[in-house]
Amino acid sequence: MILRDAVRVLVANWDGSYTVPSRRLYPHQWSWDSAFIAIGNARWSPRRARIELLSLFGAQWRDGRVPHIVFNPAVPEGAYFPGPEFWQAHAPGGSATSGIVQPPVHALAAWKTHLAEPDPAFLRRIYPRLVAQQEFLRAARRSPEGLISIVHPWESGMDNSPAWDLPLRAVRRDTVGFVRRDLATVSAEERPTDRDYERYVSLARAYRDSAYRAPGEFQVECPLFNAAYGVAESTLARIAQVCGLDPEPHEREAAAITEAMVEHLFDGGLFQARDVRTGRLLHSSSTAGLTPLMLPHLPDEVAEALIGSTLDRFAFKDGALPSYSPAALDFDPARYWRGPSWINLTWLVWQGLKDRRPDLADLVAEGMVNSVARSGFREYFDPFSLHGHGSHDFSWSAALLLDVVA
Ligand code: 2M8
Repeated sequence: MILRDAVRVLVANWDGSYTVPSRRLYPHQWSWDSAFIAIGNARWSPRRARIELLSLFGAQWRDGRVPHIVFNPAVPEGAYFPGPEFWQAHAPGGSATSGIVQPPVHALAAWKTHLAEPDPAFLRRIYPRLVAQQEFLRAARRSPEGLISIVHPWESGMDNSPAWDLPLRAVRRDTVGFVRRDLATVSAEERPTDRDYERYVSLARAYRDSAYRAPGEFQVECPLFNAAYGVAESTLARIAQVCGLDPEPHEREAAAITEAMVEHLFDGGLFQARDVRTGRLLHSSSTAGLTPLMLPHLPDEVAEALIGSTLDRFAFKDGALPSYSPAALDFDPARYWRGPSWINLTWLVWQGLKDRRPDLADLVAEGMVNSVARSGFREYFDPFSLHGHGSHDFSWSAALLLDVVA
């Protein structure tokens, strides 16, 4: 029943060559949403999963970046803010896009799609694009420590995570008027604040005005983003092998980023973000700090410390895995990325636990299934009551549930 409903959500949100995250709140194509959606679609229609990924990479820029939004020209400008008029950016094929990126979870999605229905031709087609995506990050975003940085909280996918509070405070607030569209669909108590938005807009505007080249007042190394980058390299090694290419450079890069993360971001049993502008760690209790569990080269003692954190700080045994530790003062069970449970973040941690601690992985999976059984395919959930928040019929909640239950 739940599986049939998940497919129904994905079918309803399909726009011909990709899937919108949700009809009303996010009526365009989002980058990492499409990767998660492909992972779910691979379970019932690998063909649709391949189309989803290829359509996203159809909007890849010449410099290799995969924009975080590809706009549907048929959707009125006012339906989402900031829309194409704000970003003023186009992919070589002509699609209007944003100019920032999101965590590169796409190689993993391509690989899982291939595992569901082996298709070397698809892998050969997408491999150079996935490599270019990683090359952009190395060329434009790599620090001397060997880590990849993001230049906007939206690039983390965890927009208003408390981990960004400190560096965001240093960002000038935009006073040029703009109208938020999100509040027409969901309650203001569940979303980032107006102050957050003023800073998001200011950062995006400055980056745009540098032709999407110069990082502005926000530059941080996020553990989730770097873990995704490392997993992408390990996955590219497998893809290269199927394509008859050399996997070695990818293996080396995966090992190097893992080492750099352990050296520079691992502190107090959890991976933390680092502010590139100050060189300081941004201590927080974000669940992003657990996602490096996915890295195949992670040393065992580090993995064990993280697994300890999973239980001790995140208390997920009583419900669903929260996005932020309930033990922390800045935890909020209902506001967006400041505490609620998200299916995609939980899925990433689940991936990291599956081989290392299947018993814990099962508990985490149970939390996902129970959330959906209690509240439907909502965007996010109170981690204790499992009450649903944000949009309804949310695509990645449906897609990843399909993957977990399959
Ligand atoms: C949320 O982010 C967008 C901006 O990209 C927004 O709030 O308008 C985040 O949850 C992000 O991770 C997600 O990709 C996007 C679409 O689901 O929504």
